[in-house]
Amino acid sequence: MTTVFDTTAYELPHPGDALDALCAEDPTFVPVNTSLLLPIDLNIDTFNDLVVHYFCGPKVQGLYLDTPTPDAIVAFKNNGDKTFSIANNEVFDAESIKLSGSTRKVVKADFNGDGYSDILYALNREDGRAQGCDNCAASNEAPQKIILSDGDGTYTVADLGFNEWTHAVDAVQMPSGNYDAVISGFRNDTVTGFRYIDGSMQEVSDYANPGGPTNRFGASTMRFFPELTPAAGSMLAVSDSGDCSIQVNLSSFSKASGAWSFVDKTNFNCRSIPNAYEQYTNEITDLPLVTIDGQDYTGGGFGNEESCTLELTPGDAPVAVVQFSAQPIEGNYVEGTVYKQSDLPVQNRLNVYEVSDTELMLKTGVVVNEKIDALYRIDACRDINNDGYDDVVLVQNSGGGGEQTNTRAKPIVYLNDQANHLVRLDLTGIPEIDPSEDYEAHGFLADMDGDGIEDLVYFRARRGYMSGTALDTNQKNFIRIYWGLKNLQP
Ligand SMILES: [Ca+2]
Ligand SMILES: [Ca+2]
Ligand SMILES: [Ca+2]
Ligand SMILES: [Ca+2]
Repeated sequence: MTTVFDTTAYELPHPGDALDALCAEDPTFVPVNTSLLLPIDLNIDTFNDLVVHYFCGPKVQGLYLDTPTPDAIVAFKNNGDKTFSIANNEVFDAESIKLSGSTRKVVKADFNGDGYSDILYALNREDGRAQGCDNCAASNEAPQKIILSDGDGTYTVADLGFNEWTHAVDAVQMPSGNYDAVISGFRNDTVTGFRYIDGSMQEVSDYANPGGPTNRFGASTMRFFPELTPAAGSMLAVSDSGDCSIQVNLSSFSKASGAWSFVDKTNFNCRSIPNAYEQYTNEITDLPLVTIDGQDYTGGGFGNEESCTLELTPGDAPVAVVQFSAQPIEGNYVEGTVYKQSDLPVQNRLNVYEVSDTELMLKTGVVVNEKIDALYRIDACRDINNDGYDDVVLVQNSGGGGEQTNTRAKPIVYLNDQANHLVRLDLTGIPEIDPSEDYEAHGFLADMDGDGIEDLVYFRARRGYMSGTALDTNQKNFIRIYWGLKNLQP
C-alpha cells in the first residue's frame, strides 16, 4: 500500500480572510467547520475543481439563536497542472459567497440542462444552536437555495423561496435527461420538488404525496435510483421510513404507476418496552427496540442517515446501501433488564437492500470485515479502482458535542470482490496526517488531477477543542492531496 499514493502532498491555497474572518463574532472561540468538499468539473475542462463549504459553530453550544449561520463557499479551480487557485471571482463573480446556513449533504447534477453540473446542498442551521425549547426547532430552518450554472463555467446562487431544516437532498433523473431537485427536512409535512421550467427552478408536486406509513419520503436520507431503462427516468427510490423512533426502517417507492407511490417497508419489529431504559440523565423511560438480521438494537444513534445506490455486479439491478446508527444489545434483549444508554456502544453499519417495483428486501452478508465503531458518512458509491465493479468509500467524522477529539482518520474503503461482496481494504501504509500536526483531519478519495486514478484528499473538518472549551490555537484550515500512483487492489 505504500506505493499507491505519492508520499508528499499538494496543499491547496489558503482562502485568507474568506476563512480567517468568517467567524468574526469571536474568532478565538468560534470553530470553523469545513463541512463538505465537492469535486466537480465547473468549467468542463475534464479536471475536477473543488467547491468547499465552511460554516461557524456558535460560541456557546445550545444557545437560542435565530440569526443566520455564518458561512462561506470557496471554489478552488483546477489549473490542470496539479495546482489549484481560489476562483470565487471567476466562478461566482463575487469574492464572498454565502448560503446563510450550515450544510449536511450535497448532490451534483445538471438541473438546468445546460451540460454543466449544478449543486444542491441540504441546508439547515443545525450548527450547535438550541433545539429543545419552544421555537428552537424553527430556528434550525434555513432559506433553501440551489447553485446553478450559467452555461459558461460561471455560477449563480438561486433562492428557492422556502425555509426548511433539511437533511436530505437528491437529484431525480427525468425522461428528458434533466434532473429534478428534491429537498426533504424535518419541519415541513412533505418533501419539496423543483424542476427547471422556462428559465427558472419551479416547484412541482410530484414528490409531495407518495403514500406509505407517513405519506412522505423520509427526512434523514432519501435516494432516487439512476435511470435503468433509457429515457424512462428514475423509477425507484428509498428513504428512511420515519415511523419508528429508532429510525432504522426503510421505505421504498416506485414510479411504475406513473406517479411516485409507496411500495414496501422493512419490518424490523419496531417496539417499545416499558420502563426498561435508563437515559444519560438517569431517567427511566421506555426502551425502543428493533431487530435487524437477528440482532436487537435500541436508539442512541442517528438512525438511517445516509444512503446511496450501486451495482454489485455490472448490469445487475442496483441495490441501495444505507448507513444506520444505533446501539446493539449484546445477546439481545432480556425481559426484566433495565439497559443503561451510557453502557451501550453506538454502532454505525451499512445495510444493503434489493429494491424493486414490488418489494424491499434486506440483503445480508454483503459487507465483509465491516468497521462498526467509527462515525462516518458515505462519500462515494462508485468504481474507485477501475475494475468495472462499484465500491464504497466512507469519510470518517468525529461527531459533535465539544468533546476532545483527535481523529486523523483515513477513509474506510470497501472494494467489490466481483462476487457480490464489499470487502474492507487494509489501508496500512497509506499517507497519514502526522500526529504532531492537527486534530480532526479526515480523508476521502477523488480523482483530482484527471489521470483516472483516485487521489487521497485530507481536510481538517473542524478547528477542534484541545481540551474542555479551549480551542486549538492553530487556525489553519488545510486541504491536502496525495496524488494516486496506481489503482487500489484488494
Ligand atoms: Ca475543471
Ligand atoms: Ca447545469
Ligand atoms: Ca471497483
Ligand atoms: Ca488522480
